[in-house]
Amino acid sequence: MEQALEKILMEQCGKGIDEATNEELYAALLCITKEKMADLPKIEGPKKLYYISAEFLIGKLLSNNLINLGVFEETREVLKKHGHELTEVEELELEPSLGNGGLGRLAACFLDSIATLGLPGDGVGLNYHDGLFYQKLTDNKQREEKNPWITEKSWLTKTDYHFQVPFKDFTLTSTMYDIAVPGYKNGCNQLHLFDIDTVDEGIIRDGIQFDKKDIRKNLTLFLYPDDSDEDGQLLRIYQQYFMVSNAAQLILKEAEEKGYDLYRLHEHVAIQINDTHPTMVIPELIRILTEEKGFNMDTAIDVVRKTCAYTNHTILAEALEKWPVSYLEKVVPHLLPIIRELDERVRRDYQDERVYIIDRENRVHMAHIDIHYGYAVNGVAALHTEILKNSELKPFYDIYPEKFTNKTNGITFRRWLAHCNPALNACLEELLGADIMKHPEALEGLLDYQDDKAVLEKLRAIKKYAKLELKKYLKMSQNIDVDENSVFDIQVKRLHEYKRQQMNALYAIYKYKEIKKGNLPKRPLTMIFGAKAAPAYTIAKDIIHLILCLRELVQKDEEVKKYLNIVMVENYNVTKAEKLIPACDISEQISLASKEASGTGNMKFMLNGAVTLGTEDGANVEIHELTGDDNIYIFGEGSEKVIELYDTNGYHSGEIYDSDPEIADLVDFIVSKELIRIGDPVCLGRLYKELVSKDWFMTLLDIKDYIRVKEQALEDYEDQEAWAKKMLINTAKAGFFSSDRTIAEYNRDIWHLNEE
Ligand code: 26V
Repeated sequence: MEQALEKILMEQCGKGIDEATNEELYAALLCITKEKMADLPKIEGPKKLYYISAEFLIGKLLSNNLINLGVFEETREVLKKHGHELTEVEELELEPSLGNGGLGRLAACFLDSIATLGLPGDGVGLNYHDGLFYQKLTDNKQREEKNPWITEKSWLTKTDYHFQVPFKDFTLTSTMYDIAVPGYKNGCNQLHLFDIDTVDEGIIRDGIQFDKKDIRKNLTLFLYPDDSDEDGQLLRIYQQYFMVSNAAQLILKEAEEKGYDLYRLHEHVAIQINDTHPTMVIPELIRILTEEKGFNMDTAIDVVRKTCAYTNHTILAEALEKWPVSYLEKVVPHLLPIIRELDERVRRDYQDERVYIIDRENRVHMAHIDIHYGYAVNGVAALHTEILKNSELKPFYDIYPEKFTNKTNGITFRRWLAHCNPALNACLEELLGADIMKHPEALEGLLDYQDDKAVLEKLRAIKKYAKLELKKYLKMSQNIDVDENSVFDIQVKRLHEYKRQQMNALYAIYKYKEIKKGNLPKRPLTMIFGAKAAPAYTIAKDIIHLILCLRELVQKDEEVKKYLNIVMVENYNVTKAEKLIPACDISEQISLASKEASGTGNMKFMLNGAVTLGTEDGANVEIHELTGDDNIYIFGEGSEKVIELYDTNGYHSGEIYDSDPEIADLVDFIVSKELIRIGDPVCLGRLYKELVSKDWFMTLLDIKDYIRVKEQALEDYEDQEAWAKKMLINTAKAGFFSSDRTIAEYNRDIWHLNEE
């Protein structure tokens, strides 16, 4: 590495390593890493996976690529020897925020694991020029700004692959860009991101506004353009079809080039449809096979059905896509005869209108296409899959029980341990004598040390170090002070009512009031939030406003400030997650039971020795089973009760508010003199009203139990040795959540990639 770096720096800027600036070092490292990846063997085999996804939340790539190439430590040391820090060089890399949250980050972890397991599998998506908006926090409110990431020096490689993508009124020519995906000490796959050459970043004005009708200029400009109006929804359809038409053409081109018989495509190709966004790949493949490859309809449907598999990531009704037929007519009329044919076949076979593709209101249910015309359907955690089978998708499960499987999510330990917490990783490898990156199951060996005082002390020291690092970072980035001796209680994830950041805010109100009453905590508490709210999601923005107002209130109160610190991290993204997660003591996973399909942040925190405070929801259920009752804090109603409340219309937050003065006291504080003085009465009033009159995600149902259990956790934290043991057990049991395990299961049960 040292020689390669010397050479390239001399060529590029006539300098040695010592004199090079961080910018020059970054450029040189990018070049070397790209070359090394180009030299890796391409992963090949008898059958290849195409993972199609609207999101790939890959995060910064320099360190991860160095880790997977096996030269991370060496590079760090070379830089150190010459007076530089790799972490500082990496600061210069812009994060590609090509995803919203869990679904996109999962896709990125999966690509890493697919390559690490040596499976042939490429990602296919879109080359958004601006990732998810950049969040600015000013005047206690979120403002959205554009979030570009593509520069001269990026990980993208322009290819000479181009396809023609036909829309109703015009045809666009695509260009394919590739990002190399090296496996950990293995060969290389690719992430293919499609784009058009005419996108114009100049049309963005006033934050993130732009002309939604000018498709040639805006097609791949933004991830998730605002779809609160028809033009926004049409643009989403343009994006989705552009993505899948390119995917379909790429898949068929590669299959033909390898000399495969397209009638046996399913023996050589598996297509994973990540949520419903890529669903149109099904009718598009059928269209191409029938129109261009001489297939009859029956055979085309049969082959496609044996090739495509679908993952469901949510049961929230508003996230299950249903496109009006009239919108599809405006963008992709050539797909409609096929979609209608698919619907007619369903109607011929089944009389239950709940499983039709086109409903009475002339809307196309994308998930229904996937389930009828794919060969596998999976949920992303045990509870989630059960809910799909028994309620959300029950009519489909009754028809196709054999298609349904569970694949509990996972996370790549390369990023979420080796990269974000090198001290912990080194300690574990030393204790366990194993490469955890290849053998996550070896973590269980840590249990042998659960009563070893020296090991417990070491784990506490590592946690303290991470807290100090976070302290420095928050000071540098937002000029925020935190006390490393306080408890770090962290809730970071997209802002959504079902995730219940508002319940955590009510806890902050509770604590504030307790401190005011003189009930002082034994140790200060630092409550850290990080969350972006969708630009058109008003109540979510009101919740951010409440949290920021509470911060200001506490900061201005010299008494309370000594015991409570409320922090909102600006522009929460993968890079910030990497700094927050190792520093966490209490991991907040407090969604309303049944609503969080899995969660993956919960797994990252667990691996890094945080203790979960959570509901029996998503993968928390599996975390609970693994850690046992003593090493997790569970509260709140379970999913069965919650589902029953929805089914019977049995939840009325107003009744709880009226009958419980302690709860009313907390909720009333949202519109108290103290807060109204600081915040916007419209926002706070709206949120208050929402909680008292609707509270769709049942905050008031669980608030008391939440406070009780959180107080217990804080009390238990005071027994430092017992707490360190909980940390140890969490890390020890986290091996199950390696995405290598998840991918091995997908391959064993769904893809069958290395079976000739
Ligand atoms: C919905 C929406 C609605 C507003 C516009 C933007 C947008 C983008 C995507 C979606 C679908 C969200 C689905 C999703 O992210 N699900 C998450 O998937 C994770 C990985 O399986 C899982 O851990 C989380 O529990 C689940 O919420």
